[in-house]
Amino acid sequence: SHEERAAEAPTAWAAPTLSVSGDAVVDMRESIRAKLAFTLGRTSETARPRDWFAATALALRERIVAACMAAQHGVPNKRVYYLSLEFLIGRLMSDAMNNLGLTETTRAALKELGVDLGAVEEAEPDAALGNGGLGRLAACFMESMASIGIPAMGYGIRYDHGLFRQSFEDGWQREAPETWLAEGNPWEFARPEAAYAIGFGGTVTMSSSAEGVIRRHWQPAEIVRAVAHDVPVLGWRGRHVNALRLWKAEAGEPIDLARFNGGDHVGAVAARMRAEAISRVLYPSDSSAEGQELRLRQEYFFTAASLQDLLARHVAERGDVRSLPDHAAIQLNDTHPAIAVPELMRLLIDEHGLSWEDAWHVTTNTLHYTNHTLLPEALETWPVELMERLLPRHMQIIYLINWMHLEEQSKHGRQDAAYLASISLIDESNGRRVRMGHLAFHGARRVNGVSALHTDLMRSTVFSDLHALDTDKIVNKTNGITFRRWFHNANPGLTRLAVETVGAGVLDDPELLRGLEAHAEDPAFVARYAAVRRGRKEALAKVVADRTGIDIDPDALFDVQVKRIHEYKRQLLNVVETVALYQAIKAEPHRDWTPRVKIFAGKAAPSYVQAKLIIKLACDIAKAVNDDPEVAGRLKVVFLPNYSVSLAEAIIPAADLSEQISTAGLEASGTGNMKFALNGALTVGTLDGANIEIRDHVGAENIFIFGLEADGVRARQAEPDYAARAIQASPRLAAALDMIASGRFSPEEPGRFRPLTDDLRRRDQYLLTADFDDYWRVQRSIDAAWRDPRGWWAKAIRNTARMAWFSSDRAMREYAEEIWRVRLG
Ligand code: T68
Repeated sequence: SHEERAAEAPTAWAAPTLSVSGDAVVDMRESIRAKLAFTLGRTSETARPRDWFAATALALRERIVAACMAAQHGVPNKRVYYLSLEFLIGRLMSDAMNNLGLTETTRAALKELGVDLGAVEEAEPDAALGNGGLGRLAACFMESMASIGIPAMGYGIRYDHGLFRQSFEDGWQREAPETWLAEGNPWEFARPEAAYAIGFGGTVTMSSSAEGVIRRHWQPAEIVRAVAHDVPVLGWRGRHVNALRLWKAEAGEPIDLARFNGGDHVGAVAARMRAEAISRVLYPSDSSAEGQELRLRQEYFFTAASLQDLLARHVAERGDVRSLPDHAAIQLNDTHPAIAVPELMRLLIDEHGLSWEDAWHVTTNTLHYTNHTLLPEALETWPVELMERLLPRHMQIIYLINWMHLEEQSKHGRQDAAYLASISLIDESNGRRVRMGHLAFHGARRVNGVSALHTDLMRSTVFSDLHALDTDKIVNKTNGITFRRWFHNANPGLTRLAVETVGAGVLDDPELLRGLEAHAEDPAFVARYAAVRRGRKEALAKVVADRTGIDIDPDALFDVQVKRIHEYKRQLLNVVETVALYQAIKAEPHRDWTPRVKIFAGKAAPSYVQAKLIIKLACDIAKAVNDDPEVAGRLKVVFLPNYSVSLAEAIIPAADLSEQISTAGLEASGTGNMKFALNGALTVGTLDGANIEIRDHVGAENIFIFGLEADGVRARQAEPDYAARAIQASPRLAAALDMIASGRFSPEEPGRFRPLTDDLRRRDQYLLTADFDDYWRVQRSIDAAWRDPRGWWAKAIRNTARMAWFSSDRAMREYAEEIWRVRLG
């Protein structure tokens, strides 16, 4: 697939200097050769693709550092700090080459060394330091901030092992550790000098000075060192470079020598193992709260290291911590770093000697919080007992913040217990637990949702009482995606077509994509647009054949649902519709069915039993359908293993149809939806998250909307027996469920999928049954639309032409202006 992408890669568009100069190629070639020999100790005869990758990355890194030094403009007036437990950055090489304008130079240099750039790119491991949308959003935001010139630093954890590798064993998901660091990371700079002590446990004592000032002293029982590793984040055209600073956990003392000498060789390193466990592995659950002690240790570890680091920088540059809000804006990506509220208070009061009032002023004018979900099971809470044991000083501070918060309301006469319970930072309803969302909300200057609908639901549901206290606090910031990665790099053929049609300015200003609209029905343009898609579909068909052994026809409609597996995302709705379609084709095999390939990919959290069963069902159905000669040429089903950023880059440009079918009100935004529409896939979706805004931009006639809206969902959930009644009313749905329940797809274990079908019949929390008939209807209208290629391509082109607003550059400009109040460099 890479050779083809290379073949259609534009040579001119990415380069600040538009030609590939011979000198630059020679410089790059010699640079790569030197890295291979002198840094890696390899000869070109023995070098593997992985070695060529490392040598090329090191050569590029040198140029990134040069760009960084050229771009230094002294101390910026204000910096943004983006704290996130996840950065799903993926591969970095093609991003770096394109943003430096060195793709063709590097390709030519490697060619002179007898090496193919595509093979080198394929040798780079994905940095999968995130689960899904939340982590990928952080990566897009970092790239956009560097591109538009926001001085910023990202802070996170340098996990030894990112998101697990997924394989299928007879259709069942298996997880294996991911080992991206096994051969080192050529992009990073280890900074052993930038290290901080992070405390856990222990006790808090009190002292009072001669003037009667009471001070608290936390004596932690355990100290872990946080050591910085910086990955440079290079912006478009190399104009700005920011850093992603990832913390690695190390022990205060590497070994207990006395124990070792006493013969206890394992016990001698036990403390070290315990410390290092903090940055060992990314927690693999998304959209649910992982209530484990190690998770809380991870959260506090990276938050505390980041705050110490940024405070030290601020004091070095400005002298006084009181001016922090003028020079720093801290964004908390979800509640994972919400412990920043009491930690910043602690640092300001206990370490820098500020009064409570001054510390609260600094804290609440520096911190900002992004919420990514309203699902109750995903809202983080920590048992008070655990917090008191692990972070005793923080628990004191949280109690005091909460007491003042509740007192303030009592003073205003709001004393009813139910109201105070709803705004309290402590949930007393099942054991005493700290509500991290409430804590982040109360400690932040601005709180944002990630799509218009989601932000409205924040105001009207989970945060309604807190919202009423300060109606300016919640603001909407609809998500975005970086077009450099998701359009220019992932789809160079379409990018070249756009450049040739509307001019190279489109690379800097995506609004120019609008100019494509004029060509939506121009046969010559349509033919080229369709040819690019065809090329990507052929390439994806090869990937599918390689990885699953299944042959798919690039002429068929590629119907794609790729994302984490979760019941609220309703992959099961798509799967059940697939069964209904299978039944319909078998009932009338001679009708002119629109040939479809249903493509799925996505990981299930290892402990998420239902999600894993949905994967197994999709795989079992795939087997039955793909082996059935009666539907051959009409329907195929594939589940691609090990979904990742780089697989997404191959899938998205090849998609004709993008499935965004979550239960309305539950998908906060979605960002995959944006990537598909930009690349010209038509969306079939519910009015959920950013789908609504996508419809508003691309036009209702260019998107396929179905199903209940968010208020309809709530109304339906209140009706008794809604699922059973919906099934009764839909013979098609009933027949599909019967077929699954009968064991038709699992003859060796007929009851295998009963947990899924029983749940749909009895509970159906996510209203699959309510939306099924409308989903079927819209899918058949899609079949009809596909049979009119001119109409279809016009819609696709209008999608590409109208998606500019979903650039993460736009999102970052909005944050800069309305939340961070920071100037662009
Ligand atoms: C996603 N959230 C939202 N969470 O589901 C999606 N959760 O709608 C939105 O577009 C995206 O965030 C960006 O705003 C997640 O991806 C997680 O991955 C996650 C991880 C750990 C704990 C909880």
